[in-house]
Parts: sequence; structure tokens; C-alpha cells
Amino acid sequence: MTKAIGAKAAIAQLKGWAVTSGRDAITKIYKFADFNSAFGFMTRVALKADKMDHHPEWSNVYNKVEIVLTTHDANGVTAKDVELAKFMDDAAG
Ligand code: H2B
Repeated sequence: MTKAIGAKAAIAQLKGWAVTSGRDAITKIYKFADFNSAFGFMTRVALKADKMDHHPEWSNVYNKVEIVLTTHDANGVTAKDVELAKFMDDAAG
């Protein structure tokens, strides 16, 4: 099993991510030009997440995508969350 490194250690390796309040998770809100761009981002991330067998908690309202990353099996943030967060930052452009 992947070991939890904790949200603080994770955000130190990332840009624009914050510790989720009340749990060992990391959060970011992406804003896109419109729904098409937001959903395109979600589609790219969904394919990557499924390949990794590591899935985000997320919600979408029009051009906004709110993300929470944590590793349920480890009860906290792991290197897998950092990897997926970096992929998201690249995919968001
Ligand atoms: N996603 C996340 N974020 N954390 C997990 O622990 C996790 C997952 N576990 N996706 C996977 C699926 C597990 O439930 C399956 C059975 O491999």
C-alpha cells in the first residue's frame, strides 16, 4: 500500500494547492474560459485517473472544477495524489 506523506508535505511540492480543511487531503479550484474547456480538462484527467486506479473527488459548475485529492486506502495524502495533482496542473495548461 502507498504510504501517506500528509497534505502539508504534498502542497510543498505543488503550486496553487491548499490543505483541505478538516481532513488529510489537498484542494484546488480550477477556472476555465467556459464549460467546454472545463469538461475537456475533466475528460483528460478522468482517463489518467482510471489508468492510475486513483480517482479524484471533484465537482463542476459551468467553468469551475473543484478538486479534492486524497488516498482512501491510506487514509491520507500520498505520492499518488501529488502525481495526479501535477498531471492536472499540466492538463489545465
Ligand atoms: N482513488 C483514491 N483517490 N484513493 C484510493 O484509495 C483508491 C482510488 N483506491 N481509486 C482504488 C480506486 C481502489 O478502491 C480500487 C479497488 O483499486
